[in-house]
Amino acid sequence: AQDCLVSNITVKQEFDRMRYQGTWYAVAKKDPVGLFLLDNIVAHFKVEEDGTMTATAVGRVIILNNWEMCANMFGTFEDTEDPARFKMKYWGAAAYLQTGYDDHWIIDTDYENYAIHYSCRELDENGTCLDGYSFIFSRHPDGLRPEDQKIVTEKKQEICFLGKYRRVAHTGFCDPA
Ligand code: AZE
Repeated sequence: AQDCLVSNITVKQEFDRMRYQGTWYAVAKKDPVGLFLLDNIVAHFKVEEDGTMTATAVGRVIILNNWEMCANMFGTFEDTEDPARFKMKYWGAAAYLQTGYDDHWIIDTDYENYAIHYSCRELDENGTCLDGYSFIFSRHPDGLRPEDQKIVTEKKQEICFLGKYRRVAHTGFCDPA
């Protein structure tokens, strides 16, 4: 979508949730307005027996002005007519974490190396995204393979977030003891 209209953004064709299961490490993110996961973000996707896609995620957050912690988050993905476009209902293990209900799209993935997630929370009057977020995920904690970087850069441009991403550090802060 070179015009940056959210309605023109294309997503992964025939997204296969079974192949998407398992661990994904966030390597870059574009933040929305407000509180968000900071770094050390790792997600585990699963398909439940009834076919619903669910995920758990951990990440460092700072809440209540200066309290640093690892947020343990849960998400369930409601299906739509398009297999790569979901509504994600999410909540934290603790009540003081964030809850939400976002559009959540899988823009692209090869299932084995990289994935690009996109969420527009607020549409502008002109159809572009006023407030949204995006994650670049890798199956490898140390980052994307060089051959995937090119694809990811193209997709960042298509969703009009190119230049708005920050690297996501993995320092072990949220690793299980
Ligand atoms: C995601 C991976 C799939 C499961 C979930 C994800 C998103 C989680 C958040 C969490 C925000 C927490 C905050 C706490 C103070 C997409 C990473 C649930 C957006 C801000």
